[in-house]
Amino acid sequence: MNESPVVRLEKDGEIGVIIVNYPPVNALGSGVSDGIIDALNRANADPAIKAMVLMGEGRSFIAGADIRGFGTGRKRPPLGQRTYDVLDASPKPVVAAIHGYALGGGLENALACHYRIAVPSAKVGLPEVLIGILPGGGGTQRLPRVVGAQAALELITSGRHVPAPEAAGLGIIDEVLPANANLRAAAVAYARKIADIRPLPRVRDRNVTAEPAVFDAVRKSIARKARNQKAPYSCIAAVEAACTLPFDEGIRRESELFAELENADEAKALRYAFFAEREVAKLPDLPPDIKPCNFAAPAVVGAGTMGGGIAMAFADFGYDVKIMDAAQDALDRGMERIRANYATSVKRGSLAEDERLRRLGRIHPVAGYDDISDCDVVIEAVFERMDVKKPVFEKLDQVLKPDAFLFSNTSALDMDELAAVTKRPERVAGTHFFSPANVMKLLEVVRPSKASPETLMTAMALGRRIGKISAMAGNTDGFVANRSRAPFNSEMVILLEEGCLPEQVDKVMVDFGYPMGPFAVGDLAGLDVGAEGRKRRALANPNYRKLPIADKLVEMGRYGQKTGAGWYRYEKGDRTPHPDPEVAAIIRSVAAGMGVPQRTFTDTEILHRLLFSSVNEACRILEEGKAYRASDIDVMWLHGFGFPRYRGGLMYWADGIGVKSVYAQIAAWHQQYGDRWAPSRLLRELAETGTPFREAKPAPFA
Ligand code: 3H9
Repeated sequence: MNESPVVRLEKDGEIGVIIVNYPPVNALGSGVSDGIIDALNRANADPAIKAMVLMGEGRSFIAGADIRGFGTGRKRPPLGQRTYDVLDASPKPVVAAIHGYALGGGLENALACHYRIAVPSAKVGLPEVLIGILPGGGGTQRLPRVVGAQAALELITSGRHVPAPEAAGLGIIDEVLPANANLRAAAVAYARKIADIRPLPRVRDRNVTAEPAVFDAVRKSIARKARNQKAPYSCIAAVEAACTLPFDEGIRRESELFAELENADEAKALRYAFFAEREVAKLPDLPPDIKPCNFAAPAVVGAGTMGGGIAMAFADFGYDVKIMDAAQDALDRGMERIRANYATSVKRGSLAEDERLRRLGRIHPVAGYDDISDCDVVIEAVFERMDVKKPVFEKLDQVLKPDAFLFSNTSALDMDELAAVTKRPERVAGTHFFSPANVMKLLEVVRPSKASPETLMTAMALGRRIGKISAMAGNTDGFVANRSRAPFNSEMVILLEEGCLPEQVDKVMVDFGYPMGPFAVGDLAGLDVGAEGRKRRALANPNYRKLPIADKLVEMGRYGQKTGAGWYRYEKGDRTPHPDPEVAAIIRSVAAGMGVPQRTFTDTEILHRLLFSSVNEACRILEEGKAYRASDIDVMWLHGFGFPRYRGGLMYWADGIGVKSVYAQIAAWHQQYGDRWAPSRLLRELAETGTPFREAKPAPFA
């Protein structure tokens, strides 16, 4: 038999080295598993080989099963003949030598090896739950036998990546090599050392038990986060099987549970989200050879809530960052807020004290433009008004080196107008963070017409370097995320005019899967924030649909949590929203003044009113070439607005309903409510041709 093109067996004296080479991440696709089995069989049959090493070429050990193969009716070998069966039945010992990532099936195979060694930078984990499945290659049976039920439950239900030193502490890794070690040479030496040890240590031969209460406690602890999902609970059931059944029966149970999940809607949506998040990094119309510039000295201008959050985002990822505010008291308040935020994280246990000090030490407050003149990338985060931002941009343009990048955190203003006040429009772009900027994962990169490809690539890369998911947006009012969300924001208030209450709408959206209802989120963000944008849009557009109820609340000083009252009322020192009869009375009175007939709503109607309005706007955005792909909009909704990930994203979810049904409903609401529901051209075309939203071909990026 010819050697597999993706797995080869080399000999290093009496050690057989099995090398997986299936770029980019050595996923277990296209013959990799068969190749490993074949190499193992050949090594076991070769009397000159005493022990084997299993390792990956390129950047990783093995990143798991090939996710593209799921849901395609792929054939798996029967139980007992899978790679991990062959590995742990091997009469000669096998050492897994791990670098990069050993995830999912990668770690499962490593656990079926007799020994595991790793470089210190390696990471291991069973992240299957994040794509709606469970570790189906024996991971739910082997990991608990290595680390105990409690730790296995934590790792498998969170899917987190565990650094090699921690994995060694848990017993997953037998030896972490020194940082400068040559992995192959060290693995071969290790294999020589253990070659003659018998019996072979096999994880399947170990035992694990746990009290039923352990599983109940985990089910309880994940209840809120795992709402509407099945995979996390199946993971728990599989680990429970490891603790109650003999190994082979546990494997059968794992297999049954896996089969229930692989083709379920939850797994399909999560797989879609996984690939959408990778696709969003691609800018198909930019020259492929352009590389982002490195930056070493970032600065943030404006020490308000957003500026402070952006500075924290840099510091959290190891960057020394300057934060500048021309007003000393604003700078002091900003630093105070940053200190308080970090202190809260320490109090909650999510940040260690020494790490708090390190991060804080990286944030350098400065009060003058000259203090940031040596910075190579500056993010402006001053008050959201053109007349405030323009002079700041002019000044920055004067003091910064000519090749420094100038980015704005505006959430809606015209980036071309802002770039035009500088002499370097080709080095200007929008970097729109979402609040809180150190927490929310989305970075919307806004593309003004003169921005150079290098500038855009650098802005995208900047986001990734500070842990964000960067997504490109066209320069249109509200850009892509907020523009697609705006009709939802209007519709939720218009529903109140017709007879809904905030708590009713919030309940529907929380039941759908949002962590908080949109009215409660409004109270958190501050209702005065949206009011400013509404005023600006009403001035610019006489047909702008006003929201008198929202305006009334702001007029009354009900700004949300910060004033103790908004859409809800709040007890002093408590953030729990309480439905407020005063708000109900305001709603009734404004609605009566407007002469809107009152009626009742089903949950489905509320959900569709909010989300369909945004689907229609998203189609308009694509039709105008302001986004590359419908899936980019999904990524923005997942990471900017807390859309439930297991529903894929706005457009993916709408595809589940069907483009024709969505169109028919929007057309009906157009008849009933008038222009704000006019179907977009793209929506109509998609409905006529039966093309799913996610296959929509947008206009060239404009
Ligand atoms: C599993 O193992 C099930 C088992 O229990 C057995 C059941 C039977 N498959 O993310 P990147 C592609 S489930 C296919 O940009 P990074 C990715 O699409 C699996 N493709 O790199 C991208 O392609 P492109 C459990 C994959 O360095 C390219 O590789 N494992 C897979 O930022 C680079 O990816 C996981 O869930 C895959 N498994 O991050 C791990 N992985 O260039 C999933 C990656 O065409 N993977 N690709 O856009 C990851 O978390 C990250 O990719 C990783 C690297 C951390 C490994």
